[in-house]
Amino acid sequence: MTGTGKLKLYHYPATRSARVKWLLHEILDDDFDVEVVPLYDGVQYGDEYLQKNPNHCVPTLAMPTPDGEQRYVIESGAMVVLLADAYPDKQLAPPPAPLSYERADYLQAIHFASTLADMMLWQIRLHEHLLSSTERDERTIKRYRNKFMREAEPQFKGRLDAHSFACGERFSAADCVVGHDVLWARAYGLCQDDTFTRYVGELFKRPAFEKAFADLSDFSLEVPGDKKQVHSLVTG
Ligand SMILES: N[C@@H](CCC(=O)N[C@@H](CS)C(=O)NCC(=O)O)C(=O)O
Repeated sequence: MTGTGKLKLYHYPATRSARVKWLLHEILDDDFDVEVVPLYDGVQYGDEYLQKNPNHCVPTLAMPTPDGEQRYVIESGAMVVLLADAYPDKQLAPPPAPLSYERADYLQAIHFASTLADMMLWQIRLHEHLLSSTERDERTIKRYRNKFMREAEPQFKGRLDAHSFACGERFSAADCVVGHDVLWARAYGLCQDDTFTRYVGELFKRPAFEKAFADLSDFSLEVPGDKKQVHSLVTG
């Protein structure tokens, strides 16, 4: 790394920060810091956190600079690409040069999963669990469930029918994003095909995966009853 000191991940169990935590465990084992941001309490909307991440979400990755300052990286997809490239000895990404289709395919997998596919899953999550009952919209749920089933799921399945992992026979950093999306989709009754069951079984065998999701029991799909008001206000 450029600076001295450890990387620090701002995290909430089972959310998009888990994909970065997973990759950090793959690369650094436990040699990084984690701070939990209690999303259901609305802490992400406080001034202190907004200065780090104006999008009021996790993950945020704090990177120490040589002069002892902290710089903040936002966007899970950017973090995954950055970290995998920074540790080439871990062989978690095809190299950026020379130009290769393998690299292009790897970037496509990460960017598709962390943008379009995430957006569909997030709409489902918002309208099925996070918004207040008056703000939820059944048509939005239907639209994004259909879109995910017709467009995203076949693309993920195509990759995983063709080979063991998202981008080939080897595990890569792309699996931290595609794998997280597949788990997220399965929690919503999507990606139920045997192909996904086989893939998830492979991911579960990884010690870094086990560490990244060890806090899963701290997560609930439903907003806890006493926190509903906070979350309804902040997402609206
Ligand atoms: N594009 C961002 C999205 C991050 C995101 O929306 N995270 C959600 C959890 S999965 C969050 O922290 N939401 C809290 C909020 O919006 O209040 C990324 O991939 O890093």
